[in-house]
Amino acid sequence: MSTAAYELFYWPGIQGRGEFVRLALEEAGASYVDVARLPKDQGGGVDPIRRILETAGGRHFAPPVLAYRGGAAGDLVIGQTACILDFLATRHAELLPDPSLRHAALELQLTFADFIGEAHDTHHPISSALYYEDQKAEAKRRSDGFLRARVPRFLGHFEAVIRDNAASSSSSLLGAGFSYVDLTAFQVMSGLAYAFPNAYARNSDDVPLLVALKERVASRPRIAAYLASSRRLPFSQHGLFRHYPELDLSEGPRR
Ligand SMILES: N[C@@H](CCC(=O)N[C@@H](CS)C(=O)NCC(=O)O)C(=O)O
Repeated sequence: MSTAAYELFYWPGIQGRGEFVRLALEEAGASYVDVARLPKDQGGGVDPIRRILETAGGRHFAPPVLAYRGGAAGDLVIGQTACILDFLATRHAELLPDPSLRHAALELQLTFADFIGEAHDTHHPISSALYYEDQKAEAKRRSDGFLRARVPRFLGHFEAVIRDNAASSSSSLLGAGFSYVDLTAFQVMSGLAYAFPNAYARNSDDVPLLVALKERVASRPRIAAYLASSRRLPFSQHGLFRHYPELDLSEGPRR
């Protein structure tokens, strides 16, 4: 059995929603095992994911799932990305220095979750069970709506949240400084830049605070070390954010 405080159960080989949890664990300096990425003979692979999802009396709908093995009250096993991050924030002050902002943080995280779901649906608008190639026409229509209306609306919202906050205290999303929702903002902006480089370039001028936040998060010491390590998986055509050039806007930055 692992001696790490946390076990993360997430599909091996992709960043996906597991990445939001990885970033938080890395920023907190927490000891964790990315279970499915272990060799099979050390308990890795997808079987442990299926087992933890289907534990009678403790079922979870989908990964990521986080197990905390160090609690006085026994094991704690949590699903749903936002719920996991909310839990981690109660244990690691680095992730949310001001506990009175817990619900504001969770609201922002859930708003990002809505956005992430819409980003996923650009390449799978009809069904996750179908290949992209079987829903390409719908994907193009969906992507156009996403990039022209929803990206500006969501990014504009996050930009305004930072702007309001900057007027009082910091250039982060929440409170007087960094919190875990800034990690999520970093990952979402990085995913958009990978999947839709033209649309990203076009929107960047309108959200300078969000772009600056992304850069600041990337240079935080623990995050920079993580991004340079083999623990950070690359973006790919199997994750949430996929780069299909035909789905991107054809034009680049507005000049
Ligand atoms: N709302 C959940 C969504 C979880 C989710 O959709 N997980 C994906 C991988 S990123 C999955 O494996 N889904 C399987 C399914 O929906 O059947 C969260 O934010 O954690």
